[in-house]
Amino acid sequence: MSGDVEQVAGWVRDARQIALLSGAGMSAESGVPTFRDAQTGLWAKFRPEELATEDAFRANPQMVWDWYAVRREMIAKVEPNAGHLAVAAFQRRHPNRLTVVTQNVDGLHQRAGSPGVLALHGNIAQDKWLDAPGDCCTHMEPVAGRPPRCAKCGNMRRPAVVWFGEMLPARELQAAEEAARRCDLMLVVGTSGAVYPAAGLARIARGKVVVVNPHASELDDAADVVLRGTAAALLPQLLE
Ligand code: BV8
Repeated sequence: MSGDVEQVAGWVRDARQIALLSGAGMSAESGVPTFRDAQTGLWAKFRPEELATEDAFRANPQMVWDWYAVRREMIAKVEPNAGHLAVAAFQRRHPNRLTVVTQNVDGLHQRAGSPGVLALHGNIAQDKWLDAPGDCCTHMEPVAGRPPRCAKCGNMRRPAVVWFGEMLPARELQAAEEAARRCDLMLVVGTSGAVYPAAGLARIARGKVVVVNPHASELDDAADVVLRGTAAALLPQLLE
């Protein structure tokens, strides 16, 4: 175990409250492509503005719906990795000492058994109505390859994720800010730190901040220690 990893493992042992902020890199070793890793990132083929926005969905519902369908199918086939499992095991051994705040919409922390996950950007496996549902929106007319819609008023279903320009769920964001402000230690795992307000949590953390990332990130400057390694390799060592 390297000196820095040993030091952070000690901080974990001593911390009363830990907040873990995860991003797409947390799920990379499960086989879920990240957004911004150049050679594999989802955005490498698409730009967020083109797809992860309400305007894009209204302008081209089929393209956006298809993009999410491909991602849903891929995520349904993967499993939580050793990083997710180490977090959930730690939470079982030490109830109410570690809060998971995730930007990920893949549900892998939840499937690994982590309780009380604060999912800031929603869940890709769920849908919701695009417009406020009327009394007529009780049944959906499936249309091959297109978003299901209400047969009466045409209201479409959309992925229940937070798109760019949309507010984050207030309860989860408030709880995440509280977790950041009360923690003795924040582990920032697998995020480029490019997206706000989630990335801002690493800058309001009361305690020590540790970045776990094999590459440089926009949150390195906020860290007391940067561990250049992957989630699945390092978290089992840190959360023994
Ligand atoms: C809002 C859901 C307010 C959908 C997503 C200028 C400055 C600051 C902010 C803004 C700005 N202009 C606009 C904004 C606001 C905007 C924003 O932050 N834009 C950015 C691009 C500049 N934010 C918003 O719009 C948010 N809403 O601000 O509302 C508002 C105010 C008034 C009125 C209305 C609204 C909403 C943001 C949420 C967007 N939705 N996802 C979907 O998934 O399709 S964001 C998307 O990016 C994902 O959720 C993802 O999690 C998130 C962040 O990316 P990362 O998770 O960090 O992933 P990334 O690929 O970037 O990085 C992966 C990292 O892992 C890398 O560093 C890599 O090195 C590392 N890694 C790789 N392998 C491993 C690893 N690490 C560990 N182990 C490994 N094995």
